[in-house]
Amino acid sequence: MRRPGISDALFVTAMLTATLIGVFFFAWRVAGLPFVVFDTFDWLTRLLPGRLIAFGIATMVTVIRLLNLGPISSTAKMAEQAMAIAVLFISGVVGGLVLFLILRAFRKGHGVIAGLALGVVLGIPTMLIGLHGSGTASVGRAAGAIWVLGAFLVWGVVLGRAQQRLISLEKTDDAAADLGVKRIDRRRFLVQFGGATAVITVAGAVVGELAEARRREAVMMAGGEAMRWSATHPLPNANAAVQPAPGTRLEFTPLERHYRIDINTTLPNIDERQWRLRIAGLVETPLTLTLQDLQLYEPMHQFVTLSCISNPVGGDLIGTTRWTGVSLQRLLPDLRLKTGATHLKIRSADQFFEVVSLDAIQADPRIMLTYSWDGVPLKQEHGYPLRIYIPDIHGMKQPKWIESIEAIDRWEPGYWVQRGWNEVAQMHATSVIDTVGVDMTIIGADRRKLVPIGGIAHAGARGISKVEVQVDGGPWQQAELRTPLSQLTWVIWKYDWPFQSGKHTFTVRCYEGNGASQIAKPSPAAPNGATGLNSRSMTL
Ligand SMILES: Nc1nc2c(c(=O)[nH]1)N[C@H]1C(S)=C(S)[C@@H](COP(=O)(O)O)O[C@H]1N2
Ligand SMILES: [Mo]
Repeated sequence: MRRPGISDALFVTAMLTATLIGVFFFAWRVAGLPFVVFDTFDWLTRLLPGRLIAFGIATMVTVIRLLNLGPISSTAKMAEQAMAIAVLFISGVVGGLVLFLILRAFRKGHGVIAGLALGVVLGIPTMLIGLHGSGTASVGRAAGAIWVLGAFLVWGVVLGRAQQRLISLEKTDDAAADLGVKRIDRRRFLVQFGGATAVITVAGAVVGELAEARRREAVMMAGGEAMRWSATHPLPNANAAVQPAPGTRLEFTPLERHYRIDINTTLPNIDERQWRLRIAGLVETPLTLTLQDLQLYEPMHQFVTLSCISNPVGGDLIGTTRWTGVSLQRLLPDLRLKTGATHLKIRSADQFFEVVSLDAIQADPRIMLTYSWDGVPLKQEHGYPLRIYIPDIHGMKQPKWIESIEAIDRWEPGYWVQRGWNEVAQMHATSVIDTVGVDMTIIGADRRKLVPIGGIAHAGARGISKVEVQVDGGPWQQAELRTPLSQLTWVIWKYDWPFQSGKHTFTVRCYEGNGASQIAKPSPAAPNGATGLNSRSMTL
């Protein structure tokens, strides 16, 4: 008697689990049912210790940069999504293999019951995680829960039956044994099963993806390029004397190129018609404001450079655009806070949150609730419909997708502060070499060949007073500074270096508005933000 092979069982289980994921994806994209693959992963990342997450982020950033895999933020998000799929897939396959071993050991033919039991074991916790808070669903909780549990039960039953079938196909019953026929039956079963599951999986993925593409297109039309502020206005420093060295990054980051960082595997679901900003806590009367209510206030426009505390020196988790919103200082009297209130706790649709002190708001009119970037409503990725802007500090303390503001009477650590990151998260001064324009040489006054070198320098809201470039450990040479878009943005610098052939190392450093020099000592991003000098070596 031949023992039914583990490899057949593995094949059947893997195919069916892929199908389950494909069907979940399809139902999410087409009907808004919870995509448990991401919900479960996001729930897991909330539970894991902050240290481990910081390590995970740092590793991901390092690998992406070492292998040159593209922009850090979108690549990291894809990697996260792949990990989420892997977690569910591996859980399903491991569960399925256990099921198979049990069925094979007992050979009693209770495949359906056992499969149902497996569906319950995996489905109930997944359903509970979804009930606790699904970031992906746009249907009600009950509908979501029934769908998730139902899908797992069907998966379990089909899996149990299929495995039972495999086992019985391998059973040679005494005299009637005809191994050849059995083997053909088995092969036919595997081919049919594999074909059917592959078709469903691929169809689910393709249709789901098409539905998503259509939705995105509709969103694009709404915030189309033509309607952007930058499409019809020159930048305020258009006439600045210093022009960027060719190859320097764009001074004004196009919306689709702005980095994006957030805690969930996917975007929160926000229904624009139902969205309200809720104001509660230590207030005379709780308020709900619509976006239109907020837009009745005098709008405030600020050119802002935002950066992520996980940005490595010279990394791309930094961007500049024009932010529009309402100053919180201006809004404050209308919130009618009680006298005991000292802080505002700002909560987001993805359960992210941060606390801002009233003192800070009273001292700084630039702190603002933002609803537009580059003159169009915030893109979904960037916090539609409302996010906050707080000058001088990293993105980790600036919630997107704001849903409520609660007035409280004490400070509290925010989402990332709770997980061990710096309490203040002030942006360090940083400078980056974007380009050494070896193909762009110019001829200087004394007929010498000059190589334009350039990049950015940024020190939060503190300004940049000086940038210097060093070549091969020689003297520090002062670079030219372009007038920035505002006091809150990066500054473009440029230095024309007298060409010399050979291998050279270029290093840049900057000074803050008050003359303090950039921290040269290298330190990693966690937990205070990266420091150190950016340099670039090349052979000319
Ligand atoms: N609701 C919410 N807001 C958030 C985050 C988040 O995960 N959830 N991430 C923060 C972090 S760490 C950064 S760096 C900025 C990034 O903003 P961006 O994605 O628009 O560039 O958003 C901040 N606001
Ligand atoms: Mo961040």
